[in-house]
Amino acid sequence: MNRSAPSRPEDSALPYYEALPYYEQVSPGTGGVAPRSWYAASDAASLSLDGRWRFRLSATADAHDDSFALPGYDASGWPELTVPGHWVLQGEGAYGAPAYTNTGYPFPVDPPRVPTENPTGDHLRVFGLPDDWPASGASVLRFEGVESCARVWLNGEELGEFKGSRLPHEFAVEGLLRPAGNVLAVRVHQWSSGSYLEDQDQWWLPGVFRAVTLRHRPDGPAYDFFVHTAYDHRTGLGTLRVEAGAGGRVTVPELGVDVPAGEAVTVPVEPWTAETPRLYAGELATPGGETVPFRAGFRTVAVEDGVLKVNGRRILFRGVNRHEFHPERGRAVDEATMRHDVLLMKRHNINAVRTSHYPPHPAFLDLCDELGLWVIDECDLETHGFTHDGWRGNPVDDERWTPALLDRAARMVERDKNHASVVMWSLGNECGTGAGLSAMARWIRDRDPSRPLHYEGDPSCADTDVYSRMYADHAEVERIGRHEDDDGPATRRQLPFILCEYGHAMGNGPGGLSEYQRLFETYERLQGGFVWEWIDHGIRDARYGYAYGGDFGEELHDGNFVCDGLLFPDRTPSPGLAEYKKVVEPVLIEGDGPAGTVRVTNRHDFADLGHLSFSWSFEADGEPVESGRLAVPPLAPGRSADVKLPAPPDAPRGAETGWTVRAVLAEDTAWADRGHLVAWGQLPVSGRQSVVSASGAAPVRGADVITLGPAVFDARTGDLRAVGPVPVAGLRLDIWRAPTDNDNGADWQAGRRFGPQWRAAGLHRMRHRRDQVALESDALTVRTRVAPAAGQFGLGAEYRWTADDAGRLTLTVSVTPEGDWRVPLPRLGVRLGLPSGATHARWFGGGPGEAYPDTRAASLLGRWEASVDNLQTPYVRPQENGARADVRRVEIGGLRVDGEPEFWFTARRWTTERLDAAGHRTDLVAGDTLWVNLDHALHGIGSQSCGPGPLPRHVLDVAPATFAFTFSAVE
Ligand code: IPT
Repeated sequence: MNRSAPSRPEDSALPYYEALPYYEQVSPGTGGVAPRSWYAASDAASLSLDGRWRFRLSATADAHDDSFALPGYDASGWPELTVPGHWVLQGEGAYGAPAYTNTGYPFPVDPPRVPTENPTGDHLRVFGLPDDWPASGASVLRFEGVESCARVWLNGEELGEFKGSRLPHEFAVEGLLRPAGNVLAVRVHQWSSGSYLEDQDQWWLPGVFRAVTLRHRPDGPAYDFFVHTAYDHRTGLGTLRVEAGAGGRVTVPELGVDVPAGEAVTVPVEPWTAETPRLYAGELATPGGETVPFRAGFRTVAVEDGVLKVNGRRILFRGVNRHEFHPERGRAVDEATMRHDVLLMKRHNINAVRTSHYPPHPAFLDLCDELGLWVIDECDLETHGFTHDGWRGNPVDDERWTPALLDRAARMVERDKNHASVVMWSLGNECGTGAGLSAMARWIRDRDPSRPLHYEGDPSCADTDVYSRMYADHAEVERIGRHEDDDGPATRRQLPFILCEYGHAMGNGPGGLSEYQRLFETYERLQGGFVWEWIDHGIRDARYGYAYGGDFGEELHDGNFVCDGLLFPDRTPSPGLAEYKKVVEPVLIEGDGPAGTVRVTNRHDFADLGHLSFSWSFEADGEPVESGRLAVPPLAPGRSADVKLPAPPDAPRGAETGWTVRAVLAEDTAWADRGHLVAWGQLPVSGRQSVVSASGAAPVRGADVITLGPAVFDARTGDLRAVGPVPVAGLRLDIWRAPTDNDNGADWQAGRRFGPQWRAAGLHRMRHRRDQVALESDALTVRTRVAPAAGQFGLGAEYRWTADDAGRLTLTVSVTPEGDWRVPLPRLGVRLGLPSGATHARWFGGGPGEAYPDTRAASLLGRWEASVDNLQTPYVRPQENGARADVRRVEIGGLRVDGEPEFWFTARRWTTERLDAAGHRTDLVAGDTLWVNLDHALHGIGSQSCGPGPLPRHVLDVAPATFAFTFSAVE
């Protein structure tokens, strides 16, 4: 472990770059030791250097000389900051601010040059060695992640510099350490040549954001080791071979293994899979006396006959893309948060992670090994911004950058090679194509032939083992499933297919997941996908609640495109995650309710159903009548069984009845407790009886009002004023919704982006013309025409009111389109205002959460209640939200509404117009009216903020419609 000399500009072999400072040179760095695997738990001495460091921020890279790195430098006047951390998220604004761009580089593109304005953070830490620090042996100083370029000195001696932000870098420091008063100085530049390779869609967050450690290396160290495992599903035998540079002995007590390093041993084992993450604890004892623990998971990954298989079986990715994010700490994510992420994923039936778009903190992969997730480990590489000029100057197609690319590939593979969970390497994201990528692929294949390669950006798939795409629509995915993708080379048609990104979870949505899942389950070639993305990257902020792009005054930014996750920034699951959990559930429960049979299908790839217990419940009008256990055989993966339900219990006459069958964990697991709900299905038995319209009462005209049964109307306008004691305001036809991010669509999207089209058509400013208020013997009828200024199209809307003498009032709405409509409707229903004292809703319908026509898989028919506040889904950028599906009846604010047919129910303390105008959660302020929407139909959600819009059947086309609500006052 000799230190090589740190680089000097004149070391560069590249004439053009010769005169450039180290941070602009394309070279990956100098002075460090070769990359190697991460192992946190060797028994060699180790000292964490995390904590409070002295810090000085400069506006440019060369504002100060190196004297701060010299022992004796007086930094006592410098403030302190926390390492790991990003300086822009510390110091309450004193250290600059985060900046968000999706693809555009936030500086002029002139690789490898960076701006003169290059925020530079000098970090200083003085430390002593623990008393028991071994006197002999070597030591290394290890950085797990620094964005984007660091230069390091120890006790005044320059160790070198590096780039590659989310990759580890180590320096040998023997001969430099003292028992006390060691001065570690780290100069970090926000911008470097490396920034051109790190154009991921996320905040730009400079700093030492992962751990810094000093590690002792005993004599004769196992410098590196490689745990090779394989599993033969035909024989049930696993093979282990631990390669260790310095030799040593390998033991796995549980398997009776005790062999020299380098020797292969084959023994009967239980295999590792994401569903059954069986790990065997082993140790490597080095000749130098160090003991290095490892965990071996036995599995074999292969592409065979065009199918990606693990241990001989096709697997199906039910995945997510995970960026590292914490709303206060950015990418400095602690282990508790990582564990929280993995637990949430497991509890939501997610089985795979693509580490978009860089290797995560290494401890995250330990958790994936332990708890069971398939991982596509992606290199820290993206040059997306070059696409704006036709990929001109793309570093991955310029051989001068190839050493930097190879360095990144090696740092990823060497660090992460011993993780059972890592089943594929990914070259990076959105880099176009180029020889540099091919060079990376060759290097990786040579170093680790045991894992297939992934890269999405090259449609020829020249360097990859799977065909991967992002955001392809359902029709195209189906064509690919049928091997009909003739827009690429024939060789590609032989490859398995994955959607490395789909289901863009920005704001309300994503819609259409169920339909994708059906395709994955139908076509062998389609091996699932990874929803984009796991968490909203909203930064906690007093003004906005959560800040997104532009909120820090960035001159260039991409707004709330950074908030497109299944979790809100504080890790509260959004309705999208509940939907995904249901869509990818590993057990399918369906059947014939009236016949009393339930068909259970095991959709696991490896596990049988022995770990689940099943129960039934019989409901009448949403109320459980009886429940019991259901004996389901421990079906093998892929198997189904028809199971007989008991005789249906008695239910009130005329009640709507049905079975709910649930599968829950039979025992505690490492990721959830016994009883945790995994899958469910509902089997209707007897259908809903239609609501009989109130009739018989006659309207009575008074001086100012008309009364009809329990209702009072304005005599002049025909507007409803009250139902019994409940005042009602502003009841009228409503077609507007605050466009969702998916309604608005991405600006590069061709096709129909309905949000902007709706607004252009004026659907947010419909005018209601009153044509007639007619009294009949048994009804009050109000005829209107609803249309926007400047438009020659509109909706005829007739409100027909009838009532009985028992306090029931029925509104029948008939809608007749007029003129030439060129856009679908956002919604079709009525809205009305109730006094703001109404705080609670109870309903019989779908719940507990939000649902829309193409996001309703998780909506469970039952009796639900929620406060009005909890009916809101707090999207970081406010937008349409909170609808409940299939509602038969709802009680709110003393009013009961029964729908014929079922309807969608929404209630909020602000108008749709206010919701539409809001930019952040903090813009939503409760008014003095509770606004309730009762919708006959809603337009779908889709995924057009990056992917396809709603499928045609979820588009709310303009057509004649009739629907009715029956109102009555309740206690
Ligand atoms: C795709 C990117 O790979 C991902 O990083 C993210 O930006 C996502 O889109 C959108 O949120 S690239 C897109 C142009 C298809």
